[in-house]
Amino acid sequence: MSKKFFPGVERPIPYEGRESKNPLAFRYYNKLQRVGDKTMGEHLRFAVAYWHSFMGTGADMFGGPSFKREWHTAVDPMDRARETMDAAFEFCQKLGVDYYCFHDRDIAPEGESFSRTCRNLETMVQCALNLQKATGVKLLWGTANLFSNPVYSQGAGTSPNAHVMAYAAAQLKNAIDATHALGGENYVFWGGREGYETLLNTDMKREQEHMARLLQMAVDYKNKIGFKGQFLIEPKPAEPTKHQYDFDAATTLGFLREYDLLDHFQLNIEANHATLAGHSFAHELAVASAAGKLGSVDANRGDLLLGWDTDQFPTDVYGTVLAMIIILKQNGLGKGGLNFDAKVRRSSVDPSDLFHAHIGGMDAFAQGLLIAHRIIEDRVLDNFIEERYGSFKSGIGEQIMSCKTGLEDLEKWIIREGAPAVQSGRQEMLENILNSYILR
Ligand code: XLS
Ligand code: CA
Ligand code: CA
Repeated sequence: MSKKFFPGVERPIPYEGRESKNPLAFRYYNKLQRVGDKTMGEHLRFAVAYWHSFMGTGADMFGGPSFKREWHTAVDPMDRARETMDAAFEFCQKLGVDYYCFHDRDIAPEGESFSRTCRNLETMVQCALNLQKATGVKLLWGTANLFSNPVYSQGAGTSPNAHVMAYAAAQLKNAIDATHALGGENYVFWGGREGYETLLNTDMKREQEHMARLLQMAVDYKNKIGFKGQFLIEPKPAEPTKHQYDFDAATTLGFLREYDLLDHFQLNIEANHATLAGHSFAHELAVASAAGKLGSVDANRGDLLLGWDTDQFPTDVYGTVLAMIIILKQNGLGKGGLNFDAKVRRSSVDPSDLFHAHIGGMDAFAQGLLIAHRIIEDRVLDNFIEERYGSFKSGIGEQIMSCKTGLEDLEKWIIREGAPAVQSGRQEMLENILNSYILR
């Protein structure tokens, strides 16, 4: 195992328990520890995001790169891509994470022509295949970057220009091929610039029809090549465009239903996109899960004092507990996982900061898992919720829901029975119970 890029770090990061003072150890994440019927590793299926952790430079709107990554020093772009990939696999192995996720343009640079770009991607897929075999690290999902190249400035699948849509389709085909070749367990569609800035130049209905057509072509191609991974759509309300079509989970489910695509897609819910949409992370997970469509998670957080996509590592245990309750109740994420779509801050310039960031996120979710599991085992919330809706189990509630009554029957019933007594929702009591589990 190469010690080139992260020489100071042991492999893999050890679990040392909650009393440990070692900043490069897990205090809660103990991969092989059983929680219910699975190990922590099986429950959590963590992935490292290639773009933030290995392509990120620390640049923001007010300044250029602040990180000096050793894997970015080679002059030739393909040499740089190879070194970056070596760094990525070295990191995943040392961290002890089984999965990574990438965009096509993260792992391979664009060439001077489309065909050259495809060849670059094929070369890097071969390198990834070799490194996957050597390290055991696997691909959780691949995706196409259909938003950085200036041709996509007015959208890819929703571009007003058919030539651009065709270009996006050709790129998409190659990204699906790459994911398929690497045994990717999922393929993600995030809308990028699939939205609009002004209605003065936009036919919104038409753009959504175009998007549906692109997705249908992707489904057809998936079936044709026998790709067994799961297709995921990742909602986001805005940024980079002002109005994005996949605004949130409910909007995306409505879109998929309208265009008869629902059977072919699950959702990838990102915490920071939930908060940008004015929802909580748990709300978005619950909407997707209730529809049987919660497929995977981008585990990060925003900053509620800033209005943009800060993509920070998740550290809020309250949030991870609520998320894990929903995930455990649907019996896990199946082929999906928890991808750290998160970046270290511009001032966290050392490669070791990548370890601290991931260790924190993994421990926050491990704690979330342990606490959520106890809450579910003890049925403290389930019993309350069951009782809260108990009046629908028999009597008039049962009759209403089994379609035995109409409005007139209910009017007669109310005249006989009178007005209902109001029951407390006990929110504060339940919040105290939740805290009693978290603050143990
Ligand atoms: C951007 C998105 C993106 C997707 C993958 O905000 O989170 O990174 O997860 O294209
Ligand atoms: Ca994301
Ligand atoms: Ca984000």
